[in-house]
Amino acid sequence: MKSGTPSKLPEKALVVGMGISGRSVCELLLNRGIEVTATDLRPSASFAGALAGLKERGCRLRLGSHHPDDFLGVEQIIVSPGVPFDLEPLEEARRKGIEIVGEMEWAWRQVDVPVIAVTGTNGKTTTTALLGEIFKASGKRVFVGGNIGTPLSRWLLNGDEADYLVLEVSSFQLDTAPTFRPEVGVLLNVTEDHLDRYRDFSEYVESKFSIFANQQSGDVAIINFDDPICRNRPYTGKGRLLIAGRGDPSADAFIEDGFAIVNIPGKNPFRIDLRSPHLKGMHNEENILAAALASSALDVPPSAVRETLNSFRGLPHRVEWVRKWKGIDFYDDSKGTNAGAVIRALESFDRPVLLLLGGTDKLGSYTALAQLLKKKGKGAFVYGEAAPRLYRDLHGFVPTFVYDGLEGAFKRAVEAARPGDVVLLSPACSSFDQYDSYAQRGDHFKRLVQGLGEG
Ligand code: UMA
Repeated sequence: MKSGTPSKLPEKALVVGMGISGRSVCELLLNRGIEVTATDLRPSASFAGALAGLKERGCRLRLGSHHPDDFLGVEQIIVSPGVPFDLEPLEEARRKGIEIVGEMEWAWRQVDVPVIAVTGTNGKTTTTALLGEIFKASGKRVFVGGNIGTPLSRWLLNGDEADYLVLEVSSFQLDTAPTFRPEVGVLLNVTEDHLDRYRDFSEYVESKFSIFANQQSGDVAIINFDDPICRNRPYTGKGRLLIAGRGDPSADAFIEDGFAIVNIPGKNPFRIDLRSPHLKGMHNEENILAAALASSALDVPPSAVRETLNSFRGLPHRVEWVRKWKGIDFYDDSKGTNAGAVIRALESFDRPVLLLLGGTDKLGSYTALAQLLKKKGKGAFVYGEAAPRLYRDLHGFVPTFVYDGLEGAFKRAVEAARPGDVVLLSPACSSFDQYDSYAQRGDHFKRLVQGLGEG
């Protein structure tokens, strides 16, 4: 099977954004003998020497600001996922007919291994990691990367062998991937997120569905019909559609009496016992069904799926249990960076929850979250840049308290919690107002929890 479509390499290229995607694609371009200019809004000092190797190899660095001329003097521009697609110098280059692609698309064009790509607002990291483990359990060599952390270009640079590439793909990566065609595409759900970057929700929905846009017959599209947006937006791709639907026995994968049933026409049906998985909650059942369908579509034996589910413990910062203290359970869901993710986290608990949330506002609606907090929330402890809007939208539904940072919110939540309660960090916001990443924020929360002492 062949994945990428090789395209003519440019002689001169510009790379925009020098995070992990930009740095690894720069190396790849230099390896291919391309003349590279690299630009980033951050000044040189903030890279602490991370770009020295590229400079030594002849990469021209333009740091501290973007220079419009750099965007016009090349044949191709490669952008990092975090760079807004409508940046003015990019618009100008587009008008001049200069090709603009993302790091993932650029790397994918040079890949000759089948790709399983997973997208969705929530659950995509867990599903990607789960799929990676399932392939490994079946004895296949697999690279797991993309939005989950390791750019695809890094895999090409390392020169490792793989039978499959399992990629977590964000909408930002899809927006800059005009020819990307995964052999298997998975769409888990679409709920409001990144509205600071999209014109409106429907533009974001279309971005997610574009994972199927270039698929052909012979490719497979897996869609989670438990998600209303995924179910109601007509599927128009050319790939074979496989449906996951927890309560729908006519779906290709569903749940019955605690078992996942995978029943793809033309393949042997099989069941997986889900009565005591480490991955708990409805949202994880949806992730499991999608992963089971994707692996089964590629003829991975059911035993590999079963074996993996018995051992897979989930990922850090995703409704991760931290400890029990004086009868109170503490959970870190720092990866819950939008209201949809927080709703899913809250749905996993049947006990009162004291919720810590806040950070950089992504401008989605908190209405559904407020309704659920009315039923399940004992208190909302809000902090950071988004705190004023969170307070405004939540306080009529659940007692809501405002703090500058996580620490103040945490202290107050602990004082208010009683044995049997859950204290949950699930921020509904990105972390960038006060942290470098959601992981750093989650680690801070864990330190606060561990610092409570004996209990
Ligand atoms: N920059 C500019 N000009 C701009 C905007 C940004 O120069 O106009 C520069 C910044 O100064 C910074 C660099 O671009 O130096 C950062 O680029 P980036 O944000 O694309 O970060 P990377 O380090 O390359 O990480 C990216 C993904 N980040 C984003 O999508 C924001 C990582 O996903 C991903 O793991 C990595 O590539 C490897 O594929 C993170 C993420 O938050 C986890 N993703 C979002 C999500 O999951 O919701 C989509």
